[in-house]
Amino acid sequence: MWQVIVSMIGVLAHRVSAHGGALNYTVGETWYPGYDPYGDQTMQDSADWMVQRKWITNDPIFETSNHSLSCNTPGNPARSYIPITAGQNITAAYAYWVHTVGPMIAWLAHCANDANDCTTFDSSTADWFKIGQKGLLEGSIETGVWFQKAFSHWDGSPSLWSETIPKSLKPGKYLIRHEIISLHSANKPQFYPECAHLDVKGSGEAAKAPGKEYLVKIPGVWSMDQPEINLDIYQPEVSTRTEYIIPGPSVWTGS
Ligand SMILES: [Cu+2]
Repeated sequence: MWQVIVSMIGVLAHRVSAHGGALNYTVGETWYPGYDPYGDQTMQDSADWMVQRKWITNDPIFETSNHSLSCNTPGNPARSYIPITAGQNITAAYAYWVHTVGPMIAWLAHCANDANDCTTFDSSTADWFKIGQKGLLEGSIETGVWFQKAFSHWDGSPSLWSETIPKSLKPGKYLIRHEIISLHSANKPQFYPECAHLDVKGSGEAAKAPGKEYLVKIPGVWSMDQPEINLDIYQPEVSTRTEYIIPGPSVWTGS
C-alpha cells in the first residue's frame, strides 16, 4: 500500500504542470501501484512488483505519429502482471485530472511474441483492440458533461475509470492501454496513454486477437485528417453539437 501513497504524493508535488495519467489500478479490492513518473526511477525500474510500463512525464503527446503514443515515454516493459479473470472489471485510478473535453478509450493487445511475454514485448508491433470507451454523456461538445469531466474528483481522491475484460477473451498475457484524448486546445489534440501488463485467466474461447476489423496499430489509429481528432471545439458549428462519435474501430465485447 505504501507504493500507492508514494504515487499520489508524486502527483501532488507536480500537479502545477496540470496534466496527469493512470497512476494505479484496482481489480476487486486489490490495488496495484503504477509507475510514478516523478518517483525514484532506479527503484521502480528494478521493482519486481511493477505492473505498469515506465513513463517519466505527465505531459501530453501531441503528434499522432509519435512512437510514444503506444505506451508513453519511454514505455519500457514492467516486470510483473496484474492477475485478472476475463469478465472482471479493471479500474484505472487518476488524481487531479484537470481536463474536461474529449474521449477516453481502453485498449488491449495480446503480447504476441513467441513466449507470450509482455516483459519483452514491443508495443509498436501490437494489434490493439478497444474493450471500452467513454465520451460525451450529456449536453454539447464545448460545455457539456464528458466522462472525462464527470469522473474527476478534483480533490486528490482517486478518480476512477472502470472497464470490463470481455468474458470470452482467451487466457494469456496482454497489454492494457488507458488513453485519454483531451480536445480543449483548438486543432491541437493531447494524448495521455499509459500501459500495464495483464495476466488474464478464465475459460474464454474467443480468438486471442479479435477480427481484423477491430485491430489497429498505435501509432497509426489517429491522424490529423480525422475530424473527431483535429477539431476546434470553440467554433459554433462544433461547440453546440450534442453528439460526438468516438473515432477508431468498434469496441470488441467478445460476443
Ligand atoms: Cu494537461
